[in-house]
Amino acid sequence: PSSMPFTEADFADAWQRSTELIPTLGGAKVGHAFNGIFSFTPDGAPIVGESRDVQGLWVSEAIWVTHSAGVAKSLAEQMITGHSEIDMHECDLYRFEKTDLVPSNVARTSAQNFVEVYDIIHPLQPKVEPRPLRVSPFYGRQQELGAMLLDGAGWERPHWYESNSVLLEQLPEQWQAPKREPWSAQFWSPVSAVEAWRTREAVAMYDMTPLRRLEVGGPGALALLQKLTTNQLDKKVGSVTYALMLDATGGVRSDVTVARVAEDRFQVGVNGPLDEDWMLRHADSDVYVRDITGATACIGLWGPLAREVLAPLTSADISHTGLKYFNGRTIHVGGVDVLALRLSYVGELGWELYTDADTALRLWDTLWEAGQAHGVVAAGRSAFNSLRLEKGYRSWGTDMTTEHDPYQAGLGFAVRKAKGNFIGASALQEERGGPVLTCLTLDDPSHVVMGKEPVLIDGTVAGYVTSAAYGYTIGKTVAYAWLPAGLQPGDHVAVQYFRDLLPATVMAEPLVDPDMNKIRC
Ligand code: THG
Repeated sequence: PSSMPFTEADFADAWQRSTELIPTLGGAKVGHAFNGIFSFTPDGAPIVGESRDVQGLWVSEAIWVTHSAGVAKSLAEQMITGHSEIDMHECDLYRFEKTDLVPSNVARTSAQNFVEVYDIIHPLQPKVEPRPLRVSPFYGRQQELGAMLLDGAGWERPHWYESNSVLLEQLPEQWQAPKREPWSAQFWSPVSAVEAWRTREAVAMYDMTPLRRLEVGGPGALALLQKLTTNQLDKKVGSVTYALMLDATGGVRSDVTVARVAEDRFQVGVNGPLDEDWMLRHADSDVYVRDITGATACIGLWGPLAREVLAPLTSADISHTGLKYFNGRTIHVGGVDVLALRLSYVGELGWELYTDADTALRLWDTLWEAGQAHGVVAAGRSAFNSLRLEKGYRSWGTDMTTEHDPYQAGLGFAVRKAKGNFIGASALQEERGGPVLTCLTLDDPSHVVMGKEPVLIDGTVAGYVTSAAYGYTIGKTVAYAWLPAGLQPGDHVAVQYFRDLLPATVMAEPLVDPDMNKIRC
């Protein structure tokens, strides 16, 4: 039940005090009253969607009064047309991690959500319990290095490493970050500047283990992935392809990397549980889809000196031509089997190095030791997010969702219309128009915003920031925002941060290495 009979006695005292505080209330009468029961989910949002197992069984649970009209509209749209006008991934029935669904975790998290429901919570504020739930094989090393750990999808994820603070003395002036006001200074450290600097100018190790990956295999694997994605995947074994998954209306459901590791087997880097759900809904019996995230681990080894670190550790040819950009291959490093994918979300030379969970610590230690001579640092998500924004790499769910088509999101390059016959293809014949994802920088280097702020043009709200971070390489805050089409580099806008209007400028993107000289070398 979501409502129980009204109990006057529970209400009387609060009502009495309310009328003292706001005397005009005294003349009002309560017209309709009931005892509402709050439903709490692991993330506070409703649970809406059609069962994957029982066709026609729709779930619509944990709907608060404040959600009710919107959820009803969206649910009706989904039932009738298969598509919600407003993106609903944060309410999806299948969004949860396995650990979210363990009853004792549900109870603990929900009890805490009840306490905090009306609090203003910092976007990075971590859960207190239950933690730690998911840790990578490098967790011990991370603790030794003083990792500042925050939780994400149940994982412990280093945001920066306190041990790098000794390098602050060596940090060149132009890489130093301005002091922050108290709100944006929370869960942030100037040490992130050191990690960004070393990534751009030397080499860094990023724990990419929490990046969700699926193995898609079997005789029907290629056909399934071809149907679900926008890019051409029928390429040779060893190829890696960046592609989008669209819904039937051409909205962006996800962006993925697809590595063809064998004729009938692919490793797909995805964004969350919904991608697996989408694949399972479309998979015939000649395909299997398996989440291999917890069974494997990943280190992003990135920076201009990444090859100096890795080359002496392997007999494989990892030169620019030996293992090309957006290609992958199994190599041996320090006695361990490694799948090396040559790509980088931070926009530097290097590889994502995958290995089984049991051999991962040895891989970390081997790279760490070899990296010492080249100034390697362990680097965290704070630097990571800054570097990827400077490079213009979008983060699905934040920067774009099903509300946007690929062209609006600046991702038209990942669509091969000629491939034909993938989900969403016919809808792309006509582009949607509407707002476009626009790169901004804040004019005053000491200003920082955090995402979700309104953006004003000529004093009127025209859109909102998706993600933002201080860009250490460029010495300014980078903010991506949905804004009306037609803005030109150099145009002036303002970002509202609490009560302040911060001047910002539209920029040509990406801000760093637009010619790919750092990556393709
Ligand atoms: N690594 C892997 N899989 C992933 C991510 C990742 N899947 C989810 C998410 N992250 C996908 N996002 C991106 C975004 C950009 C790039 C890779 C993954 C990227 N883009 C090149 C560019 O735009 O210049 C693509 C160039 C090309 O298509 O040739 O590298 O981090 N494994």
